[in-house]
Amino acid sequence: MSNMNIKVKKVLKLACLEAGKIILKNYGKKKNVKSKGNNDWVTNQDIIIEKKIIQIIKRTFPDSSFIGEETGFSNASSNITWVIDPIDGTNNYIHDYPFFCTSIGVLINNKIQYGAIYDSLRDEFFYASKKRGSYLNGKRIYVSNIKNLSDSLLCTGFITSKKSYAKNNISNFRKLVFKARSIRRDGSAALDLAYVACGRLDGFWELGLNSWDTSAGVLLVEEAGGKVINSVGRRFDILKNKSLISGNKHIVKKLLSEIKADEI
Ligand code: 2AM
Ligand code: CA
Repeated sequence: MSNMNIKVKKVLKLACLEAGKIILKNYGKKKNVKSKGNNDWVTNQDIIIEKKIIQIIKRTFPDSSFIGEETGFSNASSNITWVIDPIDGTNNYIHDYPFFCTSIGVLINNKIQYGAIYDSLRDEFFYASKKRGSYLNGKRIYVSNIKNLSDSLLCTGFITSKKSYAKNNISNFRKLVFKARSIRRDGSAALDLAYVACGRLDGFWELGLNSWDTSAGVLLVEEAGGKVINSVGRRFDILKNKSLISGNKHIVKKLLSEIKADEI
């Protein structure tokens, strides 16, 4: 592994473990919850964790740019951008429903090169590096090989910040619910993508996602041999696209013919 690969992986692992400690310390306890508007919620922990992650990254990469769900954009002179979701699945976390994670993607010249997703409750560290594969706790992972929707376990999500996302997706869901073996709605897009990467889910789609929900997960799925496309069938662009269809190549093809979205 090159020096850069080793350094990035070390920073991602440390940042995720530190985030996990704060998450677990507050899990099951009453939280201070604030509205960000449009049915979008944040806890004190989201903000504290994001600041902690940025602090850890800056120790090794002081010149970095950041896209953070809670602290926004910050631009620096270097070509490295860290895309951070301190808690993906905040609603689950607020309700002590055990499905959430920390997600960090690393862009170099605006292209995703590294991604880490950490489920602190299960101590599962998902890591991907461009052209070097995807791993779960150090073991190589691959997408499933299920070919038919009738054998597939799918997952989706309904973002309600903009009515059209959820409205469109209700009709997508209606079409697919009797075609799949079963459909989940787990509430953390990043962890859903990690589950596609390791073959627990055969496909996952969602409309209205942001770069901090998708950056690490998209790389994990691609490096695990899967596909991630937008609603018109092109390769999903983390910085531009909102509507995501992912899975193994057979399932993605079938999902594309069923799923409709107003926005790409
Ligand atoms: P979050 O928990 O970090 O906000 C769930 O389907 C996915 O959508 C999660 O990744 C969640 O991220 C995101 N999400 C949930 N509600 C949202 C809203 N109102 N606006 C934007 N994103 C939302
Ligand atoms: Ca979040």
